[in-house]
This record gives sequence, structure tokens and C-alpha cells, in this order.
Amino acid sequence: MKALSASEIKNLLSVKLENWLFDGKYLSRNFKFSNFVTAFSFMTWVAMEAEKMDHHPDWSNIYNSVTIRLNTHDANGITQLDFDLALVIDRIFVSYATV
Ligand code: H2B
Repeated sequence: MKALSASEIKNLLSVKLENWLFDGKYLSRNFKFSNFVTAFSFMTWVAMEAEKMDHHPDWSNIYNSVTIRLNTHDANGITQLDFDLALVIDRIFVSYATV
């Protein structure tokens, strides 16, 4: 999997992932929930999808807040896999917001 260039990353972000930031190393987004259990449930769902994709997030959780950072360690950069996983994560988050 080939690492994408900074301009490719910015372009893909602006088209598909407006809520994600690129800091030069990671795609990142923060997610807020009503409480810890809901946040952790979201993480569980993301974990199962990440495992299926064999592509895993770097993340942290404080109470109702989950911060996710994506990159591809094997390629030492951002690849299409990170965009694929970010879209899956966004879809999961949207469904949480409407439950
Ligand atoms: N996740 C992420 N984020 N980056 C990787 O390079 C990566 C991964 N590599 N999950 C996978 C697992 C690799 O180690 C296995 C062997 O496919």
C-alpha cells in the first residue's frame, strides 16, 4: 500500500472527510458522546470493523470523548486504508448519533 502525498491527502479530505484533520502525520478526529458507556460501545464497534479490515486505529478515550488518529505504520504515512477506515468510523458515528 503506497503512502499518499500531502496534496492527495488534502484533496481526499476535502472531498470525503471534512471532519478529519491532517497534521502531517495522522488523520485525526474527536468524537463526543453522552457518557462513557456510549463512547466505549462506539470503540467496541470500531474495533470489530478495524479487525475485519486488518487496519487499526491509534486512539485515546477520556470519559465521553474518543480521539482517533489514523496512519499506516507499514507504509510510514497515510494510505487509502486510512481513508477507508475513516469512512467506516464516520458511518458508525452517524448511526450512534441517531440511536
Ligand atoms: N494498522 C495500521 N494502522 N497500520 C498498519 O500498518 C497495520 C495495521 N498493519 N494493522 C497491519 C495491522 C499489519 O501489521 C498486519 C500484519 O496486516
